Amino acid sequence: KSGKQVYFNNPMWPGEAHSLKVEKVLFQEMSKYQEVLVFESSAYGRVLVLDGILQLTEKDEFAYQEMIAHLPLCSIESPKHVLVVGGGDGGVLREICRHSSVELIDICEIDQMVIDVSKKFFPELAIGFEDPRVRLHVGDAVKFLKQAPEGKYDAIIVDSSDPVGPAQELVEKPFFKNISRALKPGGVLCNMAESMWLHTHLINDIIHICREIFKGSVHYAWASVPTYPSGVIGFLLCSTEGPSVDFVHPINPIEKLRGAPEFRRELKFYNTEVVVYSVLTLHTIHEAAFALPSFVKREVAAL
Ligand code: AAT
Repeated sequence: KSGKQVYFNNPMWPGEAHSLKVEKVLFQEMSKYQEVLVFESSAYGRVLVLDGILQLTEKDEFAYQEMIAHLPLCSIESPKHVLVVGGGDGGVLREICRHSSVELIDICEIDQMVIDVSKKFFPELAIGFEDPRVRLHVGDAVKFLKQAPEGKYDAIIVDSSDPVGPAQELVEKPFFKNISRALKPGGVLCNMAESMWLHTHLINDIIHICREIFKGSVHYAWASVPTYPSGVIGFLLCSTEGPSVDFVHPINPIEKLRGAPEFRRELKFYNTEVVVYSVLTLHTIHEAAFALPSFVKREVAAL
């Protein structure tokens, strides 16, 4: 719609664009905050795009949603209160709901249109909203976190869009301060943290801010998601002062939930348990996510 020039001018990834063949546009409207577009692609199923930026596709959404939810939740003993920032499609809720220890899931999404569109076009994700533990707050997460009670959450998951448009303030220091205030001692944050190929400056800035604020630990992890720019996406994991959290060696393996009703849907990407066959040991996606390429390691270590 916007023409080739605009595609190559996105400030988040200037000079490059990834294209998917559109079979049919299913929805296209301006909300109060952004342009919301849903189309049927020929290779990746249905696709959700906000302000020209791809947010998810049916074919690979599980990699992102499973990782951003289970990396933090499997790192702590028995998560009870969880907050999701953004995530209006419901996919992250669907994943959090697998954890039977969880009693309450607050979600603060700014755009009602994203929620409505997801319920209509992405029922496999929006199913997350149906769990009785979910409490939906439609509004700006910056304001929500300013008012959140101190020490309420075991985990906060920031599933927000890139820092252009309504998510601008979600990478700034006051926002992270409010997150750490809203977490319990030893509580964890998992923040969508862009691509190590494209955004090392932005990642460094966020890590720098978080190292100052989160007195527990700060770690960077990543996963392959083919339709995100450069094909990977990162996650910043932080914990507040208190009981120490070893993100790399999770203490709450997801596999222990096998057989629980929440586990009816098989996980498609994430795993925590090392599997040993007679001659072969299969290591885990959780641990592997923290192994960084040398150039990233050097930059992160330099902070
Ligand atoms: N799970 C899909 C992936 C997303 S969706 C990000 C959501 O964050 C959007 O629904 C958007 O409306 C919401 N959002 C943006 N700003 C705010 C805000 N200030 N408060 C609350 N919600 C907000 C992310 C995909 C990552 C793409 C990586 N390139």
